[in-house]
Amino acid sequence: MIWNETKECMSRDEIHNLQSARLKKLVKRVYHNVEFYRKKMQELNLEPGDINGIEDLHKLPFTTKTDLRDNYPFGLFAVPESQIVRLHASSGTTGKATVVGYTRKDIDIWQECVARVLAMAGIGSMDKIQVAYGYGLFTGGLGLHYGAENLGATVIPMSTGNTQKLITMMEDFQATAIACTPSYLLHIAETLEESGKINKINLKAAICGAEPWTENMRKEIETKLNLKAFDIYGLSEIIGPGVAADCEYHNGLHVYEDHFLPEIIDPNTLQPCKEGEVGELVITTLTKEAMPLFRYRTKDLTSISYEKCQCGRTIARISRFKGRSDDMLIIRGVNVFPSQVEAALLEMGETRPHYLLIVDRINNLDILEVQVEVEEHFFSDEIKELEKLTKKISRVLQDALGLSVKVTLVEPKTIQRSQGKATRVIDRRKLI
Ligand code: DLL
Repeated sequence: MIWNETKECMSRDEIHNLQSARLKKLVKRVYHNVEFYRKKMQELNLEPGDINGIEDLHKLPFTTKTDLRDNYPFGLFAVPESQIVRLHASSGTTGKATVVGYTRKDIDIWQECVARVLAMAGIGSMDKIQVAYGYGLFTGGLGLHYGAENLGATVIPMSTGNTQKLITMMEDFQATAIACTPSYLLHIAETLEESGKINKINLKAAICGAEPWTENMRKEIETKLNLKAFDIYGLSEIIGPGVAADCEYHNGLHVYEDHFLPEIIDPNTLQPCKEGEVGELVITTLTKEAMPLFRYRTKDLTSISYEKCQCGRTIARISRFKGRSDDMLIIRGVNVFPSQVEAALLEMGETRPHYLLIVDRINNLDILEVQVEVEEHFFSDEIKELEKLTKKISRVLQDALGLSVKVTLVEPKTIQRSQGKATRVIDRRKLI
């Protein structure tokens, strides 16, 4: 079954008309229900009646992650709390998470978008899909889970963390599809090779995303596991996975434009980019009830094409992501801002404000090492003191980032000083 094929293949005029009608309704609702946006619009002398269609989109204010943080936790909700049925959260830039809420209808739309992605990858009700994204506040696990159930497929809710068990079940249950980060899938492939089980599995499709990956990496996954690998994109602020995904032609990711209105802007001038030009992806949610966002600056760099795809879909396509315009790192699918590390260390008060994040990829698993300068006496005192402090910092950072971290304490002045902007990150991962 192809989900909602009519919407994915409408003419460009029909898409524009639908988007315009939805945008007009959205602006009215948001103006009356979200104080933050009402104030922003008033500052711009904008009234809901000034937005008559997507041609007026540029008049609306942008929204940033900082706005979400400033309105933590529920300040941007457009419905009473009684209508919220789920909360998710992702890393904020310093300590505080960004929170998103969903009404029943938001969850239904999310499930439908993910079901469309899976259908596009050839997955149907006869398939058994292992969902190996993290379950919990991260949107990956539950997003893929409900989307696959919505499609009628059988879900095996593996989550992350136990590769051996995942492989055993993959073999025993004869799973036909898997959803996880691309780097984790390469790690699974290598573990399967080492254990001689690579020929015993029956996977035909993989739905990978949540982190940047290259076309070469996609091909390597396909060759190693003898399956078709697809790219899925999304972010919790907008809905989670299922904002866009690629089809069998892998010629860009189709954006579900009936729900998410994309723009590409120059991150410096904030002016629109031409079709095909790389810039920052900005998304307006057209149908979100609980937490609709105007012109959310994703910081993800890509380009857009409105040309009809070989597959017949007429919805816009965005190119594979070229990186981000901020310093956010994605480590094993977890978003990490260097400023979170700094905030956590400063709060402890036992370290100097000099630290370095070193990210590496070993056996296809991302490792984060944090080097921190501590006072000299820790090195002359008993070794136990140093070990104790290392453990304490590891715990604090793990709590702050939601990720295990290798902590290395170093003597004062070990970390190179810079004359200008301090280098806080060395990323040794090479995307193949
Ligand atoms: O990563 C949602 C997701 C889960 C997407 C599972 C796909 C699969 P966040 O934790 O909020 O949400 O992180 C969003 O991850 O702004 C991008 O920088 C990055 N990202 C997500 N998908 C891709 C992708 C989920 N396919 C941030 N390619 C986004 C490159 C991606 N980067």
